[in-house]
Amino acid sequence: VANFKIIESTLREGEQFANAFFTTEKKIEIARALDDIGVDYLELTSPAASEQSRNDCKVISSLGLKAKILTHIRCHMDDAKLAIDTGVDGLDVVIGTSSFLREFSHGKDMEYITKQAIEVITYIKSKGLEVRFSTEDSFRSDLVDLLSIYKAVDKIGVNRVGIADTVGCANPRQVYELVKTLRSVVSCDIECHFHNDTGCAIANAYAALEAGATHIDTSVLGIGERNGITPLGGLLARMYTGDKEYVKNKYDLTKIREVENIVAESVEVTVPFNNYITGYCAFTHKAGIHAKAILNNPSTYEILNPHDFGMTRYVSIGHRLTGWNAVKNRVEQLDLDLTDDDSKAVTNKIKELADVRPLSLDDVDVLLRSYHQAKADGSH
Ligand code: HCA
Ligand code: CU
Repeated sequence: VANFKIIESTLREGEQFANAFFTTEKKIEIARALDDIGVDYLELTSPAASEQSRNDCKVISSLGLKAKILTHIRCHMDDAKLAIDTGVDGLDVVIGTSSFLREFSHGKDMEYITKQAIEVITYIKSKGLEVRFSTEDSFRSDLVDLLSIYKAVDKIGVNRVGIADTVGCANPRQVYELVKTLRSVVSCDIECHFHNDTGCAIANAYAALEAGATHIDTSVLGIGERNGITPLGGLLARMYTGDKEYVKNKYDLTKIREVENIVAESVEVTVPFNNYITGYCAFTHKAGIHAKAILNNPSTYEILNPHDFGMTRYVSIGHRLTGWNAVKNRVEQLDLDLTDDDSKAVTNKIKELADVRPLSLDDVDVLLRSYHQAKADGSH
């Protein structure tokens, strides 16, 4: 899958994360950091949400970023009018179509929803803005209802239609099937939005792209409502694995870490230890067998090249699973004068000590240096 576009929603969906509170200055910092990565779009909180939200749409639209600026609104003329005056490049319009939302949220029927959608989309287009129409909770909506409303808005020239797994219930096979069906019904672009309640958000995004979707919503570290959506870094890791050159050329992958750090600090979380790409152990190799192969050729046990992401590989040696090849590599790094037999002897010593307690790299180095020293003393 190549040629996908990222709609980065940290400044919209991400604002729905429990801990999120972004000042205007913070939003600008995040927007610039995302723009440096090269994401295609930035989606901002609706100007109808609050006065500051409205002002922030104006401010971020006027920064002159490479990314196109979108704001996210309800399928409502009042919201559309408010949004158009902010200077954004496009509007992401959403309405709930599942029976749950129709019954318990807005209480409108499909005929009414379709009519309203056409009115809002026609208005936005008449103002020269890009417009996407999406249905909330698409996977629990009636398929016939869905396809007929998407068909209707495609016919009047909407730029994209969107599918949203609002509750995180979809699996990759369901996503593939729905997007494939939709692909055969509309000719416009298809955007997808996946919540991560059951851990499928990246896989679902990938399945959507395989089925013909063109745009994926992400947020930094996946922050959003509840446990969030498809994370930017994880999606990029997934896409890199499919087409390394395309992804490397289009996005500056070395900047992912920076924006994650900015966002993590701002929302008062730490980057998860097992995070894609930037988790503290994401490029740490431990078992002796792995370490030996990695030292010969990193691709043996690495699908992501850490250097492409501005990260470094680490081979951990101070533990009972260590192997002498990795220890020997450390000997070379420290430029010590030890034979292979010496490295093997030190390895056995490390294993013996590490059965009692974990060793730091410093502990290992002290051990190696003492062997080196003992030899040097012995040779006099
Ligand atoms: C919500 C809205 C949304 C919208 C997605 C979209 C969702 O917070 O309920 O515009 O496509 O998950 O449905 O984020
Ligand atoms: Cu959402």
